[in-house]
Amino acid sequence: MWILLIEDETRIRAFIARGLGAEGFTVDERDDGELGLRRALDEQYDLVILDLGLPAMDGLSVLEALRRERPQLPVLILSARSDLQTRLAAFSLGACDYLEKPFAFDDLLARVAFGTALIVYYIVSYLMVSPPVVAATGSKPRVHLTLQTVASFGNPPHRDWVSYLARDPRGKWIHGTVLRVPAYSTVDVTIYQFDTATGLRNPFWGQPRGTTGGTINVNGKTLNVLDPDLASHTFAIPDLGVSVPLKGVGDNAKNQCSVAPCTLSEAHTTVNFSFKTGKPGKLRWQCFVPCAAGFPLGFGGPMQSIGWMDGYLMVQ
Ligand SMILES: [Cu+2]
Repeated sequence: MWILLIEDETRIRAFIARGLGAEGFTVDERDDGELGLRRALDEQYDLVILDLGLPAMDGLSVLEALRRERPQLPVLILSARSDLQTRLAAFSLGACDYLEKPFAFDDLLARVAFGTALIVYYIVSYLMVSPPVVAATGSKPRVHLTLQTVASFGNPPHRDWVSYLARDPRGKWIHGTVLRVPAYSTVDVTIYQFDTATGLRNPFWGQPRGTTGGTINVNGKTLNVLDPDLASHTFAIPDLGVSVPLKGVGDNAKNQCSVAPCTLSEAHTTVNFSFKTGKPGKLRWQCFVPCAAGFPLGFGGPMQSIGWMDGYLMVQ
């Protein structure tokens, strides 16, 4: 981690730089506000530690300029000024933390660690493209969701990943798993399943749970249990107790789909079921087995990425 330390008091600066260096951080030092700001804008630091009482340019002005130019760069304020007004000014200008001088080095280290957590957060939020939201069709209290599962997405960045796709109200297949449904409603779900049966490894998962009537309809037949060996994926909303086994396509079926989105002229099974939503909230849904290996809430591996075999149910 690369840190810029802007501090004019030589003794304090040397103390911090030495301490952080010993902890494995790379620290650059500047002793006035103007040079510090220029340096911060010229380079790609992970964190800036900023004193407020600086020559050439006051620390709060440096902070303000940094917020404008580099809104995602975490800034930790270090200051002898402990008055509330200065603190509030620093926070309102976007400082991520404020440490009063004199301070214990351990304390600074803890704040820097907090800065690291922020950096991870910023990187994650930068990498996470906000996924498209697909709304259910129809209106409260009964709506419809149409999904498909594909054996391989067929396109970059993960050609060979299995995935869910959702059909938007205009009939277009969207590679997205953020679904919007109304609260206190019945959701009728249709899933076209194009993947072959891989089996659910445990008969428990062969039984539909949390659906209206405790049943599912597979290719026009109502069932209250599916042979788990015939299943390919599950559709599960842990918070609502919903778990539905999805029958797979036979290994030797003709005209299997190779690249998403799949069409109904290709081999598939059609699964229908209904479930009820409750109060508004953001719920997680996913393929529970086999994709998540039985781990709830997305901790089961790469297929459990939002947009693939895992998503959000926005109950509104
Ligand atoms: Cu799965």
